[in-house]
Amino acid sequence: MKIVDAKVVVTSPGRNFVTLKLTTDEGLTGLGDATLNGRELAVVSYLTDHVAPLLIGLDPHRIEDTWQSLYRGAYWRRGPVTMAAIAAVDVALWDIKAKAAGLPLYQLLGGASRERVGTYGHANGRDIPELLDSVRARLAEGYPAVRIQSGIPGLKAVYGVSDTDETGAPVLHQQARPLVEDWDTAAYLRHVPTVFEAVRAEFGAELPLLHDSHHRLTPVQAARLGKDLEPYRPFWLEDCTPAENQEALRLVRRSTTTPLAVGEVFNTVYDYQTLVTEQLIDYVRSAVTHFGGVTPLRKLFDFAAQYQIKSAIHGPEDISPVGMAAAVHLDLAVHNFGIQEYSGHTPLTDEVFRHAYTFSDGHLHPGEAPGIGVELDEELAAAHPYAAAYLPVNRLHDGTVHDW
Ligand code: EZ4
Ligand code: CO
Repeated sequence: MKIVDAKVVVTSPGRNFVTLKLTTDEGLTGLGDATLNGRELAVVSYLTDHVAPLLIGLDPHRIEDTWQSLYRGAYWRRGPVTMAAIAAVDVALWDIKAKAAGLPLYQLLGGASRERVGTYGHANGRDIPELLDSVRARLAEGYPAVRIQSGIPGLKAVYGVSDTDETGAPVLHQQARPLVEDWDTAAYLRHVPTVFEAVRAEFGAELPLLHDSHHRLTPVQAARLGKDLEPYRPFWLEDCTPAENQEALRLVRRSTTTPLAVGEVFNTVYDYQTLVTEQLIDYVRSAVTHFGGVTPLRKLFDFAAQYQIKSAIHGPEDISPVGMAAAVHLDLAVHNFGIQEYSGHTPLTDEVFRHAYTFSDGHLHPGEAPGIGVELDEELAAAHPYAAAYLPVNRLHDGTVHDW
């Protein structure tokens, strides 16, 4: 079998998605997600200008060799643009291999290690009463665990909570410049424990509660927050410090028993080396889409398993259903699965990307369709062209740009 076509499809059914479609001489097709939120077109160029021409004529069954040649052969290793592009190729090749075998991808990854994949959903509110309503909505949808994010008194706009739609997803600002939001770490650190207190008072001790700090704290601030949240037994505290300094997590780890989850902006195993070998975290959070695909993410999970660290694949609305499908196959197959973030997509997005995976009673299943089980409606995709959109930036009261 040979790859005869490699096509990149950009579509915006409400938000931008980048998809690689490979076609073989036997008529099999494979899809891979290459969406990098706010930097989509850089990956499109990487794929169309530098990767697609190399794929024509290759045997699609040689997944490991293709991965290694794209990773090592480029000379310029790592980075989100490169690794999103490689991820799309990797997933498209797994899709083809599984279709050729007539099996859903999870069967090629060792088969099911569980019956279904547990998830958490997002609850957001501008204030605590609004957040409590949002938690109620997620529970009504069946979610067994909920991430809680709340507006902060004194701050006008906080990421993901100021402007959300009825599903709890941040409303996208399709504009040529990032929206500017404000930030005050002291106000945040005072407020978050009161949020947990209110949610525990309303929903009881058993509901798993998660919280995401979006990399905004110093190590000592993160340690303080971890300690302050201990009485409320969080399921985890996510991305408490900027991720590039792995050693920062040593202080946090020594200071608190609040479980820690890190990694959605990481793109190779090297970003995790200290965190995993020193057991500084409890969950690795990379997405299939941003980590170079199923091949390296599977290796990361096996590495993490030696240290009792579990998987928690990043699954926001900016991972396309193609990336989500690949994630759910891995989730079902790996032994050290922890939890899957799942926001779902709009009905229009689900029409552009018809998928075999299902969400019911708060759990995902990849389905039994051969491959990853996603079909791209290219006509509908073309009817919704790219629209520039950026993640917001945040600034302190004096105007200083703050960490994400
Ligand atoms: O900010 O996906 O855990 N989920 C998150 C997401 C990320 C966005 C970035 O594109 O932190 O909401
Ligand atoms: Co996050």
